[in-house]
Amino acid sequence: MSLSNTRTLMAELRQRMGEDDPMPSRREPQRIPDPPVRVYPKPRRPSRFAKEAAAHTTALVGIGRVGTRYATSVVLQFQAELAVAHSAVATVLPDEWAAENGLLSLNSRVEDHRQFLLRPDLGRRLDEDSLSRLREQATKGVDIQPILADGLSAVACMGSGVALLEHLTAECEQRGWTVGTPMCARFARVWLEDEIGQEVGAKVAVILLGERPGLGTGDGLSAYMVYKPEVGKTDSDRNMISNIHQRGIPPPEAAHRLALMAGAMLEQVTSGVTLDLGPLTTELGDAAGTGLREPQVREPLVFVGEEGEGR
Ligand code: B12
Repeated sequence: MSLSNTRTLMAELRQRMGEDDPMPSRREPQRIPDPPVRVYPKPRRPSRFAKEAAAHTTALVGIGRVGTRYATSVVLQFQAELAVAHSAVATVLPDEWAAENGLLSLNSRVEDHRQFLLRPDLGRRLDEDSLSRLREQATKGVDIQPILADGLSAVACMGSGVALLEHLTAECEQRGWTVGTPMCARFARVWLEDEIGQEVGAKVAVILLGERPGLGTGDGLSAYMVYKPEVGKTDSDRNMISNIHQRGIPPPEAAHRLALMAGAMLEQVTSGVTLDLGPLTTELGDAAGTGLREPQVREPLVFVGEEGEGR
């Protein structure tokens, strides 16, 4: 049966049922309006509070937003800083760097950088040659054994490592403590201080090493300190200070705080969670400065047109 037949039959049927309602006529499709040229709202200016807070830190606060998103300039800066962090982690401490800086050169059991990232356990023990070098050349029975190391940022180690080591040595010597042979360990993790400290018979060991880079800080050092170091100590036996770099805790300030902490360890013959830092609250607080930090400037790595443009 042809389609026109069906239509006729349907029309007759409708008529017989008392309803002569023709098929609805075809409607013109609705016109969809053109999209607006600018579909995002105007950027909102950060509040006065956010502006003030952002002036005192390099952290990503008070960065404003465009609708629900970051501004383009913020995204680009974020990506650039991430690249800096990646490259800081990827940097390898040159073999000869320790010797060139007058430091006893030590190596963990790690053989290359990839293995360093994949096998933290190997970064916690010395290789055979280093162990012999340490036994032959390092002064034994010292009060404090500082160890400079690459950790997760050789950039930080090469940047302010020597300065921190020297300031710390001076702070300790001023207090009449004996300080161990200056040394630098390559492919090192925090716990390497246990074996080194045990070998030299130090009362306190402190490892100064590159911390995991964050945004805007590929050059931060951390210091992890332990009383009566020996293989088998855990992180609950340690105390630490992070964020040591020019825009965070500058090396002289950090050295002062570390010496205060070492003093508490020597006095209380313990470290970590059993160490009472209460009596030092004021001194540590004063050393750190309890007020607002000096204004901080986040180094712009990417420029997008004029100020405010491209946001
Ligand atoms: C990565 C990291 C961690 C990771 C460590 C995982 C790993 N296997 O690497 C995890 C998520 C487990 C962690 C946990 C904790 N962390 Co954490 N952590 C960090 C971070 C981001 C980087 C550390 C780093 O670069 N280390 C250097 C590399 C070379 O060390 P590593 O040998 O590879 O790894 C060892 C250290 O990272 C150590 N570690 C990590 N955190 C802490 C904290 C303390 C107090 C100690 C003694 C050791 C320690 O644990 C790892 C294994 O031994 C820092 C921030 C910073 N920018 O430094 C915070 C930081 C060090 N952590 C901190 C804290 C408070 C803790 C916790 C106590 C949190 C909690 N309440 O549970 C725990 C303690 C863990 C422990 N080991 O006992 C604080 C320490 C503050 C202070 N001055 O005491 C920091 C500075 C963050 C902060 N700003 O608050 N952490």
